[in-house]
Amino acid sequence: MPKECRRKTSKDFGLPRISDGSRLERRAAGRSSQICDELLQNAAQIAPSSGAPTVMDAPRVPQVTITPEGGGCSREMQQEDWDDAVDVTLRRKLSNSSISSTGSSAVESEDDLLSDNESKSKGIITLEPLTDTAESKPWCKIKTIVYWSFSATQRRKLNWVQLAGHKGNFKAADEGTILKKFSENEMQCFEKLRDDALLPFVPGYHGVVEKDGESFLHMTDLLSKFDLPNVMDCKMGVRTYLEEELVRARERPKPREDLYKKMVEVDSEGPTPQEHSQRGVTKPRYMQWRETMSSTHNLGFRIEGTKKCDGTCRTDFKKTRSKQDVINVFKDFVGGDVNITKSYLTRLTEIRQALKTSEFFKRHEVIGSSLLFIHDHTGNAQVWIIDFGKTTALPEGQMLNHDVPWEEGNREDGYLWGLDNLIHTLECVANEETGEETCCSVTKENSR
Ligand code: I3P
Repeated sequence: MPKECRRKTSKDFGLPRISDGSRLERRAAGRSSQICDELLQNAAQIAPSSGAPTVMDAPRVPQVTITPEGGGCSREMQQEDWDDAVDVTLRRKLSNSSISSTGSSAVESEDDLLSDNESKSKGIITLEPLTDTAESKPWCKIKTIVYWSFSATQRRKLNWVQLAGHKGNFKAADEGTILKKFSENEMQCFEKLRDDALLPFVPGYHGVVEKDGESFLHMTDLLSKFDLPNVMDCKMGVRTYLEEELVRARERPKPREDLYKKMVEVDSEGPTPQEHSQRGVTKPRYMQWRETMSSTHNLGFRIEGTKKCDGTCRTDFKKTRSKQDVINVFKDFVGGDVNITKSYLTRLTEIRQALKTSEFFKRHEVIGSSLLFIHDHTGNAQVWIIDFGKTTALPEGQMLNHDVPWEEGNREDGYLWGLDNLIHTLECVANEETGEETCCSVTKENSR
């Protein structure tokens, strides 16, 4: 998911950031398999399941500089980390923050739940210890920490999850809602979405509120009605930066050391010799590198992070690129539950239909927006469209197809192409679970 409106810094391109939220009802727990089957058939008509989704070729991306292959990802959590984490005992605000920009559930206080020690990349769960026992154990080592031995009611209150995006953007609010740092761009999107076909699929928006001298978007907490939710954030589209950012970077290149370091952390061979010597990469260059390392470029979406009901969080998907790798992550995420998978497919199909008719969608370049998957053990499974911080209105009269290749100047984002690939990915997961071997090879041109 996804990023946020957040503090403006010189590293920004003067663009608003993302946000998230939630809204509307969660679907009734568990759907009948019959309904699922019918809807799946509908889905099949829209997104052909017997073969590759009707997709465009993997897009050619105008490069700022050469984008090498390679990459790496964050480390897996070690048992010792887990033990330490649990030891720390999250009695106080057991907020579990982390990975994408999603929002979810309130905690017992109105403190800033994300005022943790995380200072580097997002996607690392950080928790506030009861006492200052951070000791020498850096928080960045603790990737997975959620202490679930609470009553159902208590657990519900401890769901707060941020799977991606800039930290510090969320605050707890009244039960069932959250506050997300104000973004003019995102606010305008929510206002326009009030009358749009996408309304049932975006977080509930309750206006702008002031708190502690800051402005926030007041939104429905998407996780509030789940019990020990599993959450996944998928950032949609073939491009994660605005054309405007590309132009600015060309006109006034600003190599950034933080992005250079993030790149090197994943792949020491990532930077070009020049980038190595200046210890900096420009934002679009970094974003393009992220896109080609992950599945953004070849599938039109990428997994940003997952948080499972057992508390484990992962954001080490920077090199999850091939379709099979993505399928494997989804399989693990749904835990082999075919009904959950089918519910997700149903919801994605509904979203696809709504996108096809949405006036908002036609007239916006949708960049950095995510689909947020949430399910729990009751069978409740939902998908929400979140993060509109970089979703930008087109000039009057201009419209996008969202499923044709991007060429600089056409502002296409590949959102629908990515959605078709995502639907097909889940069909592969569902079919495999039922023993029907179909998938993968049919989209091999996309999984290169
Ligand atoms: C970040 C990610 C964000 C982007 C952020 C990147 O990389 O691409 O989407 O924020 O730029 O650093 P990563 O996922 O590897 O951490 P925006 O989408 O808001 O541009 P930033 O460092 O300028 O915030």
